[in-house]
Amino acid sequence: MKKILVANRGEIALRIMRTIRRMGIRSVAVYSEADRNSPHVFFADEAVCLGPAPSTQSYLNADKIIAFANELGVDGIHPGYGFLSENAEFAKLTEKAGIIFIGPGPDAMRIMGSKLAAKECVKKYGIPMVPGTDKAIEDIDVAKKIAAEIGYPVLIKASAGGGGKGMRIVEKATDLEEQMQRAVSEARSSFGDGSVFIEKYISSPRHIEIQVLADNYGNTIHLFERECSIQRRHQKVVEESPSSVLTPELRKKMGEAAVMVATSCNYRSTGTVEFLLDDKLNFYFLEMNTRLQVEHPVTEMITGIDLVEEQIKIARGEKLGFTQDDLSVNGHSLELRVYAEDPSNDFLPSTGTLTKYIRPQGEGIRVDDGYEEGMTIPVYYDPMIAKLVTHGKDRASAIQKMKEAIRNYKIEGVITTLSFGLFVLEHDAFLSGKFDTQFIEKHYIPSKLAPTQKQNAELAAIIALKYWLDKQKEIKPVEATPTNWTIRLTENN
Ligand code: MV4
Repeated sequence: MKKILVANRGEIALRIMRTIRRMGIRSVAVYSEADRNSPHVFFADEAVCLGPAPSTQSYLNADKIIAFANELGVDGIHPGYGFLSENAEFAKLTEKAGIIFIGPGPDAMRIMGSKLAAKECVKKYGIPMVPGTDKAIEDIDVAKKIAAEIGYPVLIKASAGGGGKGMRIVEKATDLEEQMQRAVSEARSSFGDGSVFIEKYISSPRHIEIQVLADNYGNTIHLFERECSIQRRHQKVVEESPSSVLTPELRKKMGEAAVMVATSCNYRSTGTVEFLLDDKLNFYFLEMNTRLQVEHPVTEMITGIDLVEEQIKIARGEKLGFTQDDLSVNGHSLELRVYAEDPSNDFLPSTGTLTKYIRPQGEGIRVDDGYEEGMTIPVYYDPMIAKLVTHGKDRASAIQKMKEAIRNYKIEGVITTLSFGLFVLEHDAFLSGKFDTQFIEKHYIPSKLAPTQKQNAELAAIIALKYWLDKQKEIKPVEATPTNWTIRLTENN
């Protein structure tokens, strides 16, 4: 491969292009009108404008992206995450145009894009799954019977859903019919597919995912876990590797299960197998994400492997250069996602210009971002500004580095979730490792946030004003000094 087009924007486009350059390959950026002056555009060897800011007219325009790729003699397309990354049709169109799609094959993407097809596919491998149905439920009486068997509460899930979309918890039998109808119509309108299924609802689970890597020659390995339980409304906030709760035995078992999931669909490239872990450390396969994930850096930090480099090597037909036994967990890594959102105001997006933007630096600190000082955060896309990643010899040292890095990250002009990150990192539940996906609901009180720079500045202004007003009261009015002047009052005044 001599030239790769990166069909994405922001931090991930930049991060992918850095590896492309290091491998001696040329890079092509695509951008929307809103991203004209973005770092990923300047970094690339070539760049083409896709169109107006809305994603549907730019980063989601598959035909236009492939047409540009052809025109510029591109031989590989990397989709990043989001946008077209899990679109099997796009992968197919890319390959049809004679360009390599840097990711899994369209068939694996299609199977894993449907939760029911995924369950069906992995069934014969004996992967543990949450008790429930593995077929779409069409009949309410069948649904009632199954729900009664597995026991309430149950969860209705949309087969085409993902990342928590289209899920409904049902507490008791009398609610089932209504919730089923709602779930089906919601699934139909959101995903164009009304198939739903039922699972036992696991309360307060942990979210543990396993990174896998597979070449075209049947070599499939795992790169251990990422603990992603600290999330807010299905948006991850803090990720880490390794997880505090996995024993070496459980890590091995879950890793082997993840490899089997990948094998079941003939997977190639990087992928992530998601599991739920209950309070008794039982794990259940949930779904597989067929892309490079946002939080992939923590895995890179503890394994020393560049996942994008591996994706490119696999895409150009190379065999994996290492085996499972060559891999081990080295130290501990944390990632904090920094969003342009106001954590003291229900995480409302905070738009504006980065009037000050200074990154933390130091050994074991990595910042993956796609902005520079003076840039405006566009409202059209995800509000993530950066991923702050640390690596230390153990968990305590990775946490210490993260706290330091947060304090040395100077962002002004927009409100960010940095203060919220500090709240999480200082919380006893996080420090002890005893937390689950309900961490934020259970522990977060906005008033406990350390004040931001802006709040401190406002406070300082109020104190100064009070000081000035008090001083004014102390100043005695000057006594009238007698003069010889006479004020002549004329009739006119
Ligand atoms: C569940 C569950 C409890 N029981 N399935 C949410 C995202 C999607 N990938 C699956 N999800 C869940 N599935 C059963 N049977 C709880 C969740 C869940 C969750 C999972 C991972 C991370 C955060 C979560 C937050 C709420 C619910």
